[in-house]
Amino acid sequence: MDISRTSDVWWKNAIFYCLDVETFQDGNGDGVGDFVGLTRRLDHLDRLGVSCIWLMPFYPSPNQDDGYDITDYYAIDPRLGTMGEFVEFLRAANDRGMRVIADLVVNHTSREHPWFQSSRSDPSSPYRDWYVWRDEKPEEDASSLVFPGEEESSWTWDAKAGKYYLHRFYSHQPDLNVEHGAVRDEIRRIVGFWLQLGLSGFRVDAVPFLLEQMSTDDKGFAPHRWLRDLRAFINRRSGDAVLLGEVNLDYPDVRRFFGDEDGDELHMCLDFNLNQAMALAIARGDSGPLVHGLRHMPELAEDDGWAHFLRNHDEWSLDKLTEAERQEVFAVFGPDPEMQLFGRGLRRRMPTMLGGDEARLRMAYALMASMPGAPVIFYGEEIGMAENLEIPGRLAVRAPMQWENAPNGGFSSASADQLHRPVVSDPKYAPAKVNAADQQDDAGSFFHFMERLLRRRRECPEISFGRHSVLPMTEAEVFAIRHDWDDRTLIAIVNLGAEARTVTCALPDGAALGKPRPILGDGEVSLKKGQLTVELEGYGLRWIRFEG
Ligand code: TEU
Repeated sequence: MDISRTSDVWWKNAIFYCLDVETFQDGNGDGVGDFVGLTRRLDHLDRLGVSCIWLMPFYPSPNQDDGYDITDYYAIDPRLGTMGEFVEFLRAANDRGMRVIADLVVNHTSREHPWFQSSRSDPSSPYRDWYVWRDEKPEEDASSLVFPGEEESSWTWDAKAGKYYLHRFYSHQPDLNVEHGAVRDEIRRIVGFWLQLGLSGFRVDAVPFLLEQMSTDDKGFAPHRWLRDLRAFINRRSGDAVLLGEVNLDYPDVRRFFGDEDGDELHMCLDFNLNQAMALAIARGDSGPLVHGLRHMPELAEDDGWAHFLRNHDEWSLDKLTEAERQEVFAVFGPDPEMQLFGRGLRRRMPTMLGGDEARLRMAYALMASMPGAPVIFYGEEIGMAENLEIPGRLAVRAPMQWENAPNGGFSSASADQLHRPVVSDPKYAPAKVNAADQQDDAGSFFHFMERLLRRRRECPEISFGRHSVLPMTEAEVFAIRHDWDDRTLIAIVNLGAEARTVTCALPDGAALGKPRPILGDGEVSLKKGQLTVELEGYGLRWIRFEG
């Protein structure tokens, strides 16, 4: 085992933390989070054991899609701060040993971006071909719509241009035309700019749409060659920068975005397949979907890895499940139509979906952190924050962070009606009940559990660098996975069911593995004659380490 590899290929064993500057901490009392506020809260992330912060879009934007609609790729939204404050934040994060990556949203711009305005206004504009224009509205399949019910088509008529333009997302987000060389040059310039300022890479938004080839006349643009070139470019500029892709496709298709066996395109992908298997497994209290999911997980090249998450900033998309499975998860986690979105997902956070059962919540996060890859935490998850269904659509899970039992949860000193977005008001989950300060002072809190979990996870690089195998169990409710990396072995066992039980699994090489050392969870553990016996409470979890 070469432990130095864990720093060279840092992303594989990172603890990622996704946050939106706008909803994290307001530093100047205007009701909007900002970089000054975020910088003051860095100790919280450091304490949690975060090693890489993922910033959601912070660029100037009319904010019609929470900043995923950008009007300037080289600046900071003035509501969030200045470039100087951004750099100060970056230095303060780096000083605490945390890297920073940012959302790279270049599938589309805002309709208000000067490039689009120029493109639509003037046929001879140098920006004309930066977007995808058609004289006639192309045929399309309704199932290809990303926002069914909100957008009727991916093509919208622009009277000024006298043409239709492509927008995979909202009509205010025209797609850039990456088949045009000047657009690709600009993307390199954008990426190079932020790397120069000190970012450690990017979470690349909507990668399959970004690489989509629209032209019929092939002018030599090869999407995957371009992605490979982009990775080579960023690693020339910055040897250890990472591309973490959002590729919500089936496993074999995701692997193509890693660059198949060469593994020279995206360094990491968010694992939507296993994420949805976790949804079904937790809803059912049955390990079957996880065993099935892991069996189909493709092998990756050495330096590439998966990023696992439970909930993210979007709806909990269940688009990979069958209709019957999806309805099953809806029935358990979000039976009310207002909890659902686009017919495919849930706009809730974990604690409410699990009925406020903290043992089950701990189990869910331990399960996620046991999967081969790196964990990604969405802000507020570490304190068991809930959603606010009064906030429309996907934004329900993006309420202000709850710091203390204080007005606005300590997020802002502005009056409540001035806040960018309302704080969670359900008395069971409001800041008076759920906040970071109280939990930091309480050794038995959920925050302390998450801190222990993430620190243990970081100490176990075998989870991301090793080989994994699912351990067969007689009880369907129990999931067990083993990770081996040279002289290290870790076994993670999770009880998805509410009943306590004592389980046994065969470990034929047990004697050679050495003494079992439980490092997470409670209950007796013993290893006798090649049999590992573990006591589990209802929703109990155990991580057991062997060191040669
Ligand atoms: O989301 C992309 C997105 O919505 C799809 O990948 C979707 O998950 C899939 O088609 C259906 O399951 C990203 C951001 O995460 C989101 O917040 C933005 O609104 C969107 O891109 C547009 O930039």
